Amino acid sequence: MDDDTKANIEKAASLLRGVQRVAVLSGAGISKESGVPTFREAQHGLWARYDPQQLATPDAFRRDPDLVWRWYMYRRRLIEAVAPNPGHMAIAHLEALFPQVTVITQNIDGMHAKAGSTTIVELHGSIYRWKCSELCGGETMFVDLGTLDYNEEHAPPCPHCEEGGYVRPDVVWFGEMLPRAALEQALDEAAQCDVMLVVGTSAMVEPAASLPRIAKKSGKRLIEVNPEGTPISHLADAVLRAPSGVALPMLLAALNEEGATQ
Ligand code: BV8
Repeated sequence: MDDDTKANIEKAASLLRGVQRVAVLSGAGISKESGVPTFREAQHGLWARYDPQQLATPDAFRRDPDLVWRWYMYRRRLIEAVAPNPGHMAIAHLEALFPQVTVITQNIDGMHAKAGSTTIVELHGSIYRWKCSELCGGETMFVDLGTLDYNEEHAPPCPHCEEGGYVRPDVVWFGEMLPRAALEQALDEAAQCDVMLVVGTSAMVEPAASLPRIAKKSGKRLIEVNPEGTPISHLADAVLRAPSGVALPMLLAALNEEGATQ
């Protein structure tokens, strides 16, 4: 480890030692070392020619439900085949060092829960939950895929409704509101935490991208973990310019050396 990285790790550890409440805002970058392509990276194979931002919209689903369904079936297979990486594990281990750790994730891959984190706010939903595209019950009508006879090529019709709805993933698409409770909890955490770790996000998508700014405006310390710079890098009190699967275990080791709550 070069001296620069060592100094930044120590700086980040010193910001964390002794605090009560840690918020972690994670994006697709934290799952990259598990083998899940980040949201903006060109996707693999047949999906390389599609911009995810153009697929993750209600219009795209209305226009071509089968195309969007196939995309989520592809991503679900990818995600089911991989495991949390040392970055996810390190975040889960933070819970042993601090009284309160809340993971606010933009990811829909369920990796933080698999790694053992227990307080997780899924800002953009989950690829493990499915619902009717037409809110046929007048509210969110969840669908258990296990009860359906479906295939990965065609979006199945919603089994509950007469509105001609299809089954879609319970994720937040561009132009859709975030789940109110999740957003409220995330905003509260940004204002109430002592330190916010911002890991693996390009900090470009709102309202998630505002959370580090809210934390900073509330006088909190920010630590960014990302091999690249982002629009919130200048707000960070410590920056770990490295992959999260490398930087977070090093941060955890530094904290464990002296005991975080001293
Ligand atoms: C909303 C779920 C109110 C789906 C996602 C104009 C018109 C309409 C809307 C807007 C508008 N202007 C702004 C908006 C709001 C819009 C928005 O922000 N647009 C942006 C693009 C300008 N937001 C919305 O629409 C949100 N809803 O605002 O509702 C509203 C409604 C109508 C009109 C106005 C307002 C809903 C946004 C949620 C969209 N859903 N995902 C799915 O996954 O299929 S977003 C998706 O992309 C992700 O969830 C994530 O949030 C986002 C960005 O991805 P990142 O996670 O940051 O990943 P990315 O690939 O970008 O970056 C990866 C990072 O990792 C990089 O920095 C890289 O350096 C780093 N990295 C790489 N390797 C590693 C690493 N880091 C660490 N370790 C490594 N090894």
